[in-house]
Amino acid sequence: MLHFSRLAGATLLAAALMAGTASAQTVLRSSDTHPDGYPTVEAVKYFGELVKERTAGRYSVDVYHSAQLGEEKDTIEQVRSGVIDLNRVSMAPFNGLIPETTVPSLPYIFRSEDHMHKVMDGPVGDQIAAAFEQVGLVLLAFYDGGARSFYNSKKPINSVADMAGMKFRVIQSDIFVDMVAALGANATPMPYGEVYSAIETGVIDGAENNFPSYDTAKHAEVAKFYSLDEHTMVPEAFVMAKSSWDKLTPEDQAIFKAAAKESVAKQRELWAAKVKESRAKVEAAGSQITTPDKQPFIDAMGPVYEKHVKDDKLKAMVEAIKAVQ
Ligand code: GTR
Repeated sequence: MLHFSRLAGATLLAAALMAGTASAQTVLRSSDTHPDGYPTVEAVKYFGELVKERTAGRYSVDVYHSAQLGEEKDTIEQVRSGVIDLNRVSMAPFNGLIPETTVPSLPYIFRSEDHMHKVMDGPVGDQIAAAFEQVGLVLLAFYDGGARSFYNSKKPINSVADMAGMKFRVIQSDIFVDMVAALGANATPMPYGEVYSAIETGVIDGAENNFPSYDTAKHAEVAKFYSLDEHTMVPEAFVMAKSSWDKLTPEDQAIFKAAAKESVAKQRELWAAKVKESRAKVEAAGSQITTPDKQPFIDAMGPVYEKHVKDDKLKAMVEAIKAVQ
């Protein structure tokens, strides 16, 4: 009797599991180094809401913010191997992996935010997006990452000469290492999460980033001198593991693409507001912002272009970007 009811129970359980599978909910994990509330985190959450709504709950997204899943370089490996489904990272750490990402990471390649938007929304952006497939990823969206500038704990930087001998943490990309060398300073690539204490303990003099990162990572607390040299405007990448993407039906893929596109508009809005908010906040807390003449910084970048824009494909991309009005 007992035996029989166990069997019946097991059958019922199996039936329930099968029914469960039919309406199963797949929760996709997404990584971000930034804290909750940061524009990229909020944009991916918004993407997740749209996806959930439009797939009637079959798919949803959990955003693991604040580097809960690891530092960017590690999470790039995780999403490439399908350990996580989604990732929002800067494009710069991809430079060594995907040659096409070199171009939008180059110093002073974009004349303005508007120019950057036009390029990334156009054919060059499509070419860069397609290149992510080479490393097992599907590029869902480019988000704004604003302009990156140098900041440090020692002194205001008003000219290239002021950079001499200073030690800056840079994002993990050779372009950034060479850019800092071309300005007469020393670069130390290191994970984002280690920067605060490296500045605090004097291992480095400073780092380089946009206002929202400088503010939310609290680097402003330990590096008061922010120099608006705006050397790069590297877009952020929101990517999906190709292995996760391939499990979607073509209809669901279309839903994901459309939701990602809509999240871009949302992110740009949030970004513009956050830049203003963060700048005001760090200024109120005592950061000293200087605005050096950018031309000498631009003029010093020749060696960086010579070294990193070698083959014809990348040269053509640089020319195509320059031609975008
Ligand atoms: C931020 C970017 C992050 C991360 C960070 C860094 O601007 O949004 O994804 O790359 O810079 O410097 O490591």
